[in-house]
Amino acid sequence: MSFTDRVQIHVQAGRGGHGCLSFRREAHTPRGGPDGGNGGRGGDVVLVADEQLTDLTPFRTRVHHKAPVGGAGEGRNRHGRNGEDLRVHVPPGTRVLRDGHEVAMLAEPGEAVTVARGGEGGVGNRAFRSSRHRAPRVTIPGEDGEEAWLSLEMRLPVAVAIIGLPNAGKTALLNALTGASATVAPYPHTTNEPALGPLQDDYGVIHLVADLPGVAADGSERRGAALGQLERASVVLHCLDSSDPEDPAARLARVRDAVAAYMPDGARQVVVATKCDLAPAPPQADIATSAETGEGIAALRDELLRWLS
Ligand SMILES: Nc1nc2c(ncn2[C@@H]2O[C@H](COP(=O)(O)OP(=O)(O)OP(=O)(O)O)[C@@H](O)[C@H]2O)c(=O)[nH]1
Ligand SMILES: [Mg+2]
Repeated sequence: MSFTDRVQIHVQAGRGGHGCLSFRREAHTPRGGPDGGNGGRGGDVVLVADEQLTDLTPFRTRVHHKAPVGGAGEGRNRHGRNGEDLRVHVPPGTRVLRDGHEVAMLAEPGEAVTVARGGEGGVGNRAFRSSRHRAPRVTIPGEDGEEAWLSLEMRLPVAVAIIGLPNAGKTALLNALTGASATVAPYPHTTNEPALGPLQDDYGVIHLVADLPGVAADGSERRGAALGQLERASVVLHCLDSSDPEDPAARLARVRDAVAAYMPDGARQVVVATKCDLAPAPPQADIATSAETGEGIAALRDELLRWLS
């Protein structure tokens, strides 16, 4: 199970319809007055939280979201129709950012926010008629709609987060614990998007376990986006590779520094030694495991379920 927790989308509200330049033409009135109508408003782009959606995957292929334009004014003083608003459905828990700043948070189903306003409709020449100007040839065109690039980010209800240095065995641990089948490979940075697995307790309740990459990724937004998923975790599993020759205390400190800003208050932190089939667990470990032989996996799963219930 993998999911998309961050996407970029482009929103474009509708342009207002143009005002119309027109004069009445009727058989019995040789010189009709101005009768050009106003343009309609362009449609807004509105984001709506929809509980049917669970992640941002649909936006990977649907990047551009364009609301309809307002109708142009017409002769006989007919006004253009307003463009309909475009309602774009996003999962509850979506944060909306513009230029790196949060502009909205759609937490609950049904919440909505306008992210691009449609342009005002233009003005037809009829509106300029006055006692002095009986035949104005002036109109105002419709305004452009607002447009913007937005980032959408989503916080998942992750109960257990797995962190650690690249290649520490995070994904292998996720798979062993939950039966997920995320990609495991013998080189760092295999996992770019967080991977998820379900952990089911005796009551049938599913707790989400997430393998969060990005500890070593540089500064950047990517790292913040992945580690942001820590926010809701109640247990954090810190993987420590038993077979890595670098000083384990130094490795632990490196990861702790990297995640400090994201670590939720009150989260239970557990140091899990991985790859214990290759080397003994370092003394800093709370539990010794091997995804290869299954050592310690059932015990860790039982502990997790006890903490989560
Ligand atoms: N022998 C042995 N090898 C393991 C174990 N767990 C993981 N590995 C190996 O270690 C390498 C890295 O494992 P991953 O689970 O991909 O590590 P990761 O922390 O997810 O790595 P990135 O996603 O790249 O950061 C792979 O070659 C795995 O086969 C284990 O318990 N025993
Ligand atoms: Mg991985």
